[in-house]
Amino acid sequence: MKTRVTEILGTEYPIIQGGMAWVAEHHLASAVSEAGGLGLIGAANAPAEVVRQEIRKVRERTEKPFGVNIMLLSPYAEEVAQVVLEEKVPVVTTGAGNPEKYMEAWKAAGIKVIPVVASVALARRMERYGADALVAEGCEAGGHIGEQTTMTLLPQVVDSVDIPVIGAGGVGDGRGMAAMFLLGAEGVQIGTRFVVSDEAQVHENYKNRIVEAKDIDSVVTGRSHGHPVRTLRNQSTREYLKLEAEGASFEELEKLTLGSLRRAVQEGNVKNGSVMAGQIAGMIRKRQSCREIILELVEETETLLKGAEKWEK
Ligand code: TUI
Repeated sequence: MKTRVTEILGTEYPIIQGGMAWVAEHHLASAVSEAGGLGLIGAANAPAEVVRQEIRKVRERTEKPFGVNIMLLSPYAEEVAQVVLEEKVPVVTTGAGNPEKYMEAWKAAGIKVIPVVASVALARRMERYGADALVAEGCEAGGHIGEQTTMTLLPQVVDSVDIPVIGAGGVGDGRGMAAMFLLGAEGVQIGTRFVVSDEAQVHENYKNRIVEAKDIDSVVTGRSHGHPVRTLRNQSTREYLKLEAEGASFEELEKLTLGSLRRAVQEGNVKNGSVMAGQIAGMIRKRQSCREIILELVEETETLLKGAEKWEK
């Protein structure tokens, strides 16, 4: 399990936890890092000082490497970009945008920079700007997504850059992780499976909704306005998709989703809230600790990859 990704991150295993809004806070991040993966704080739309406190709380719980995911659509992205410098965070991942204006300063401070990309064009650009690695995230992932599947995106990104690539979107067990490696990844990012981990501070209703999800329960809203978001279907997605089909404006639809993720994650309102999860939700059945998840993933992947040859194009 030693790859260029474990080398760059300084972790035992090439597994990183997704920077999920409202979910990826210090309890989860420190548990993943303690178990040998890379835990991430998801800055999402949080104010910079909240993120700073989360960083400090991770440090109280673990001496292992961890990271912060900066959601670039956040009104606080600029300030959070500064906080990670001040707090000397070891790893930064970014999502939902292009982080190039921050990269020089992060690199100069010795931060490992790993942008999440959903296209080859952005992957190439990020390599030119000095990214240490990339996360290639396909549309099987939960939350804000791009257009391509992981199966098609990942090998195309791998072929386009020399830096290591981490596969994301649709990985729920060792079969998925082994598949990512066969497609050329040197690590995986996992979100949904960690949402149901014991350490995730997520309402039981939300965890149960994932554990009970069927394969066809995953839907994408917001395609009509170029903001596709993957969640589990409920009353709220039915209303949203109906309005969307009727040609509702972006502003009208936005009103419907305001605060909806927090409502689901913290209050457990999984009927009217936004239950972001990847397509793999239908396969997730077990409640486990982060350590159990990581050790099981590694064992399954090693078994499957035994004897597999590294293929050079
Ligand atoms: O960012 C994510 N997933 C997220 S962010 C989020 S919070 C949110 N909620 C509702 C609406 C918007 C945000 C929930 N889930 N994943 C990483 C990711 N990045 N997926 C896709 C992209 C992406 C897409 C286009 C990255 C860059 C990009 O192009 C930017 C450019 O300028 O070329």
